[in-house]
Amino acid sequence: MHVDLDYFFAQVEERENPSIKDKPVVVCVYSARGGDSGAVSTTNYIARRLGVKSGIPIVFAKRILKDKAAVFLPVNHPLYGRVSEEIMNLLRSHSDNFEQGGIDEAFLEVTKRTEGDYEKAQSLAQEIKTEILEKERLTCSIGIGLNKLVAKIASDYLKPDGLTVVKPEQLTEFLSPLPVGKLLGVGRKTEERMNGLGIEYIGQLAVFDPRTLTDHFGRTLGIYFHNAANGIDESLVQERAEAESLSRITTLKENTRELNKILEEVYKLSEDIVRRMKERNLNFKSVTVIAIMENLRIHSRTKTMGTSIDDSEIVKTLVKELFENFLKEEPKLELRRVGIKVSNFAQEKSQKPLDVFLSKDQKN
Ligand code: DCP
Ligand code: CA
Ligand code: CA
Repeated sequence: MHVDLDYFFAQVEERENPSIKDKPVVVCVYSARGGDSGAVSTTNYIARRLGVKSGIPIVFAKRILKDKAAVFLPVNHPLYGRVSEEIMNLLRSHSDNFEQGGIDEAFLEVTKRTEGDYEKAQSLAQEIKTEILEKERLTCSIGIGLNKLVAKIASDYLKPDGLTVVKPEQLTEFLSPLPVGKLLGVGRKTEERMNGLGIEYIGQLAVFDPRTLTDHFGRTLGIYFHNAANGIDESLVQERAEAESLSRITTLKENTRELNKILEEVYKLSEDIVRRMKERNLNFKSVTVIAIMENLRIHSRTKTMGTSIDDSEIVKTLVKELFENFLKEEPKLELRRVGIKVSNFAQEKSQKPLDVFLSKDQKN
């Protein structure tokens, strides 16, 4: 089962202040530049029907919603985080196995408690929807299928307040007519490339020659696309480790392509991150730089080292190299926001197992 809250941030805002419910509601990430600089985080369905969606600049949204009595609100992450936690606990209690997939979504393994019966799973989903509505006054959409891939596509199928059950015998009929972009991992660019091969719908991808697919997308992706289009996904529902990465993003004072101006900001972020990692006694092997361009497209480049990193000078060297290469590869647009992420965590060397620690300590 995959559960996804409807227009999450905006719905929480409506709950906090029901008087805005019948107006377009736009939740905004205002940037540090002030004014209406920034992007739309999410909107309620009234605003969506008027064409205002996640990711567009706030100024565009204001233009579209002029004279529509729209409500613009800044994101309130602490609030959404608290609501999310409550809901995740509720969902976890209804699962055999649980995996949070994002702030407003989760996978629930329910095979045991429903004895693999889709009717029972449907009743359980209905119960969960009612409980979230009564306890949290929020609606969600739920998809049920034989694996995570199908459940996730199903939860997105009917929104808001949807419940879609895809029984194994309905799998082909359900997936075939959907555009390939509905598959996880098929973004806009990949979708265009597939369209170029004459593949528009999942049904076409499912029967497309796998050899030709791997020739175009490489072996790993080619096989993944072939399997996904056929509804095959063997990944387990499992709770993830606490933190897998730590990141920081900042808005540049002005759009730029100048390496020095970019590095000045990212070096500050790097020092902050290394300090936080040290506080937690963790080091890491991968450094990723993030660039959000003037057109709001997001790019990232990662470098992974063979050994653990815990030194901000090494991070800075990697960051410089990654941005230098990135600027060569993306020779036109200016950067608007920049960030850094460290991942591939490992426990710091000084945190040896207790026996090693003790024997060493006694010798010195
Ligand atoms: N979000 C964001 N920026 C994006 C996409 C999402 O800040 N580009 C935030 C706001 C969303 C939340 O994440 O409320 C969950 O994202 P979803 O993709 O699930 O979108 P919504 O819950 O807003 O809408 P839907 O009803 O389509 O699920
Ligand atoms: Ca959602
Ligand atoms: Ca979501």
